[in-house]
Amino acid sequence: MTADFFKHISARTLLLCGLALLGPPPCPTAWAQGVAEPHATDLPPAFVRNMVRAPLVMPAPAVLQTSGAAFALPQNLTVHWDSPPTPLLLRALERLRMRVGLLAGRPIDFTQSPPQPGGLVLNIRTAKDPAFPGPAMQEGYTLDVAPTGITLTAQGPAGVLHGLTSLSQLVRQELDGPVLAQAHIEDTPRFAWRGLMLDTSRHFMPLPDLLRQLDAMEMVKLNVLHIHLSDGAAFRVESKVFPRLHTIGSHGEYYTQEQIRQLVREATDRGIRVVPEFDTPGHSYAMLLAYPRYAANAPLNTTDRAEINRAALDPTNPATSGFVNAVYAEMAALFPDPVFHIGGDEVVAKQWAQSAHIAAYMKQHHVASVAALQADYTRHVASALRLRGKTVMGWDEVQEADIPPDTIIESWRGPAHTAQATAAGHDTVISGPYYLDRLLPASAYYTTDPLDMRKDAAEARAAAQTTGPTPPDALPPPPTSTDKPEDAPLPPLTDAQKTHVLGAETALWAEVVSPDMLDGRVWPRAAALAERFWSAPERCNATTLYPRLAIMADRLDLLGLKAHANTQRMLERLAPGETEATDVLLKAVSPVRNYAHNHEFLQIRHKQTATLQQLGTPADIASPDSFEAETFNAEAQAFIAGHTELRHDLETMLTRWANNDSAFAQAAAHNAGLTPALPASAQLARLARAGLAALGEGHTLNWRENARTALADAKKDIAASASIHVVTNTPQPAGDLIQRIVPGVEVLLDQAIP
Ligand code: TNX
Repeated sequence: MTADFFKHISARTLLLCGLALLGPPPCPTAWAQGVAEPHATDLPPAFVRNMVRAPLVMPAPAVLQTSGAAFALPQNLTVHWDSPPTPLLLRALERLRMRVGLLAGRPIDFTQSPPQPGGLVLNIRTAKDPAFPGPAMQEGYTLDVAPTGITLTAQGPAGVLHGLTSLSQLVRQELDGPVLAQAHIEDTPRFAWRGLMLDTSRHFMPLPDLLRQLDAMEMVKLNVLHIHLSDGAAFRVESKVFPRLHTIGSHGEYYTQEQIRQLVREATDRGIRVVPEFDTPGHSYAMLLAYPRYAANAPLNTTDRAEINRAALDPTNPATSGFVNAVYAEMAALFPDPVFHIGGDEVVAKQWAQSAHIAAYMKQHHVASVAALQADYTRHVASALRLRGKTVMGWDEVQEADIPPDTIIESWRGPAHTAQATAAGHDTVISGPYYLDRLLPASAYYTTDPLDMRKDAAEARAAAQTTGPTPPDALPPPPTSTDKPEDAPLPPLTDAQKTHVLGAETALWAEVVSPDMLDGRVWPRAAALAERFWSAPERCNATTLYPRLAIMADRLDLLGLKAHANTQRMLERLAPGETEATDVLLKAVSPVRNYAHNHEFLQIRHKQTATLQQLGTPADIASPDSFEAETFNAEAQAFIAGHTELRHDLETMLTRWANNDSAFAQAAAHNAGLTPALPASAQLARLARAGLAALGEGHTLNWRENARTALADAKKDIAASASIHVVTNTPQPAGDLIQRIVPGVEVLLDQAIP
């Protein structure tokens, strides 16, 4: 397995490491001392990539001082604890031992006995922290690594876990064996809430798939797993009180209570809180399939798939809150974290307004609006949960009326909702810009700060980044007079408002994510966001992001993720025994963005019959990030800036893409699943030929005109999924695939000698 890993690391990493040969390393001392790295935009990428030199600790620590020196990793390490370690900390140490072994490529022994002469000692000092693991846990640590010994000093168990993770990231392979980088680290997170939300309702994610995510989360210091366990599509937890919830509501795929306990145990071991979400009063079709008597509209419409997202509980039935309170009580008891998420998003007003008895109830009880009715409901379930020691969390719709002040708001519909929640004194978690299911590239999310008050900033950045040579921090377009009021630019949060921002959360809704796709859809993009949520903005370096992410992706797979393995498996299913050309193609393209590949979403928007979408197509295998295209684009920039020695590299890449089309067409001839990607393959070849022609290779009579047309076509396809708004009204390219080498080809063409 390890050998296999090195085989796959090489292709990608070699490209990136090739760049390390260019030019002198810029400004090593400033960087080594933890000073902000020079702003990227005024340096050509090739030089900037040189900055990604060992050690790579991600997220970037508050202070990382290193001379760059390293020493041979010893065969064994004597671990000395200042105070007796808890079993949890001993298990953390065992994970460190295994990870170091994998990263080093050979086992390492940890002993408690006195050090041998010349042996290395790891001293661990930590205070007790009664708040661990919870919202107020102390996560800071300092770490000193030198040939004379290693010292980790932590504020509590969370700090020990983070310090051990950073220590593992100081291990690297060198030609004559594994080494440990010397370093001094002082570190503490910017935000206390650094979450990952996974939707297990739309597609069930078996427990082993979730456990892998916990390991990866620990490796990048994410500390909240928000798990969406109930939605219209399914209710995913065994219920002993209301067994129909899992027998009928899960379609047979659910977590047993014992599995939930295991998940929570494994998360706790890694300093990760588990915040469960059971979405009501909307998004409750699965619960209502099991218990139809609580439905706002009976009988439930089971013929129209669109109803899965619409059906709502009847909040006016006195039995409903009794039922919900009992479900929540049973579920809340499974999760030790004080926070319990009740959903509350997207209650379709018609569900209530069009029901005669609900309308009559509202009139009789002077309930002015559907939002007010929802607020009554929220207050009800919140007070029952509060009696059980829980703090309630809800999506930002729950604040549309008067709700308890201690309700935590999860802002997803834009900064206006963050402003509203924090102004009202609600603790708030920001997830709106970080929806991984929009399939935007890592850099678009990464360059959007949680406190950025521009609406759809990540979407706008992605739109700008993929179509041409734009600065890495492209801004959304200025507002126009036709914009809706909520689109108007907002003032920054006040200091008082900022104290209510607990942190941020990245989310993966799973309408079009099968378990096989999970690792690749979450990672490595979530690693970029882990840094955005942990590190101060001036420690977040967008220009070195991709080379760093490439290394992180390899590390995470080595340590247990299956992003690469599962992608290979999906490729095998599409083209058994002949995956190579498909692999080349799909590594250079991305799926269309902003829900354009969520066909059901589009059908519902167009009021068509919603049908079940088959996954496993080329667009499901392609990644929102193309490391190969990023490398090509960066090298093309560097080439035109004077790095003429890159010509050979560029030609090699372009030739491979140009020649891949016939191999792909051959594979598609007997693997029908590939046919949707034929146009994308032809388009990649056209772009590659345009690039080669711009470099002076294979000129034909009309090469310049052909090249411009190829670029324009590819850009038009990209623009078709520039925003959710555009997606709704624009046909998408064949196979739902877009090209990622457009910026590189364009700079080459712009500079080509006439
Ligand atoms: C909105 S985000 C939802 C989810 C969907 C997502 C993507 C939120 C609170 N609700 O139920 O999965 O859009 O379609």
